Amino acid sequence: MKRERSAELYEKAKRFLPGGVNSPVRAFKSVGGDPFFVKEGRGSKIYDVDGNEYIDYVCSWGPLILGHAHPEVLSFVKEVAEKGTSFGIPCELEVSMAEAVVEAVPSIEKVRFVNSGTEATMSAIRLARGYTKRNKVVKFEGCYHGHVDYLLVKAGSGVLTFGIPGTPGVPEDFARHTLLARFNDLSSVESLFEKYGEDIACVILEPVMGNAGVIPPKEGFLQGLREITERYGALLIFDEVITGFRVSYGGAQKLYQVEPDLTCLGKIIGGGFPVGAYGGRAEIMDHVAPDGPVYQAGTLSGNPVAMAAGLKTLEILRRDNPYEELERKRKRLADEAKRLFEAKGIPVWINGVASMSCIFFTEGPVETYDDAVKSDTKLYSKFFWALLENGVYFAPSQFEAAFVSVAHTDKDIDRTLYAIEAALKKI
Ligand code: HOZ
Repeated sequence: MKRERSAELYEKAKRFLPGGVNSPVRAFKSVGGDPFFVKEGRGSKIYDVDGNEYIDYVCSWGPLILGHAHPEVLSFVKEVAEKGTSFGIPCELEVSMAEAVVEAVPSIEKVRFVNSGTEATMSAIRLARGYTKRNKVVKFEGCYHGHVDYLLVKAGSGVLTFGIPGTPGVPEDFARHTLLARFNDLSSVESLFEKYGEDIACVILEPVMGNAGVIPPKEGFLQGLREITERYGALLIFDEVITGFRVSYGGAQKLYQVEPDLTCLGKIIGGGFPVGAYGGRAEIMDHVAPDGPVYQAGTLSGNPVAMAAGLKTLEILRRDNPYEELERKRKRLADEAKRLFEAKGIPVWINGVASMSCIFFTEGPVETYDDAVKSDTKLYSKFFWALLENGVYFAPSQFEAAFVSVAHTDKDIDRTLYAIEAALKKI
């Protein structure tokens, strides 16, 4: 495949943007090559500036559950944008969107919209600290909650991909109140509470880990966290930026029947536009300004364009209820891919929940961050490039999720399986 125009653009981009990109994982560094530049996306496909077509399993890192450029979403966005894109004054769409979120997500009674997942987690933790009047935050190895200073400790996503232990620019003092636990290991959480219980404001986690590959919670893990946090008067925060409206319409809390105190959302609720949100019981959310003293604000928060895209996306998901079909497609791809790897004698472990999955290049099982990092990332890189040459785009990192969207057809999955078969001949 030729990617000459992409190469030219990348050279130019590096003159003006750090690393030539606006987010590190886009630079393809961990798979050892240069990124392609996308020109457009339609349904399950993206097209680069050199005219190459790829079946896209990254889906903008999760938001595009309906696929690229969904006509109904686009038409509503256009209709709304023509009347103005941002006012900084309340608008009706914010209320409709809040109502849709509250109706869908079991634990949310009130919600505040922000502009990214990072803002959502940062604000939820501020609220948890303000509400409990405590300082410490428990996070899990491999969970990624955006680039909030004190949450970058042993995080997933790009931090894990690039092997960055924390990050320069975050004073040690800022991370002083961050306590690390092991995902799927309740005893690691118990010991932290035994030691610091009086000062732990909250436990935050991705209920299904989606930034160290995909790692589902073991049976009883989320329930155990609910019990421990309640016992010590700390808040439980689910970062459902990836899982919200992805693993079920009501998110992971609906799927696993565990209600957190606060929930962070992003990605799908923006329908492809920059949005985040945090919400929970009214009694907690009423501590947010202007009702309460915990300050948090944003010029573009709840802007009509993003609200329109999110609202239409949720409306379509509610109307079409595609979740069973999404899971069927994800499973079919995983099961048949697994057979291809077995036939070739390459050990892989595939984790999946609903429409999100990850092929780990290790024997498995993968239940923790330590299991995930045993993966052969060099082999993953070879696999990635071989797939790309065959017109299939998986994430340019072992430690990210693959997403199936409503737009992916069985024909796409057939083509992906051919591409996997061809890739396996090369690696
Ligand atoms: N959470 C996304 C990766 N898992 C964010 C993508 C990015 O960092 O650009």
